[in-house]
Amino acid sequence: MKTDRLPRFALAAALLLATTAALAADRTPSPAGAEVYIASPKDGAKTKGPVTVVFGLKGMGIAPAGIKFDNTGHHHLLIDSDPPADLSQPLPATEKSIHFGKGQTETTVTLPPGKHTLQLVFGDSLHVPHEPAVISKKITITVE
Ligand SMILES: [Cu+2]
Repeated sequence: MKTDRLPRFALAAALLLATTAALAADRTPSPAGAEVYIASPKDGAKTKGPVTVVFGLKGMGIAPAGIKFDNTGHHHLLIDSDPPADLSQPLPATEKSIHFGKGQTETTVTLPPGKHTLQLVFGDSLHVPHEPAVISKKITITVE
């Protein structure tokens, strides 16, 4: 019995690894050195009124959602939230996870007074983060 149980466990583990690898392989690859960043506002900025957020991108290009083209994608702005733990799924579309599927490179958001975080996640034609994911630094701003 004992000799039979170990191989079964090993087989199950091998299958699990293979499945995980297959899922990861389904994500659109991003080129080495690809980077998204928030060009404006600056981390720690204090602002009044609507905030214009300018998206920066290096090493990749912009394509509208639904258009599949190598090394491209579109921006997603996360407000006061973290990137999803599961990056194999399309990013949610909520008021705190905004898609820019037309290929926009900036937006203006109205935020209540106080501290807020902003972060960009680049997504492929199907709104799924690339592999490896191209995610900006999270910045904090204060709206007065
Ligand atoms: Cu999207």
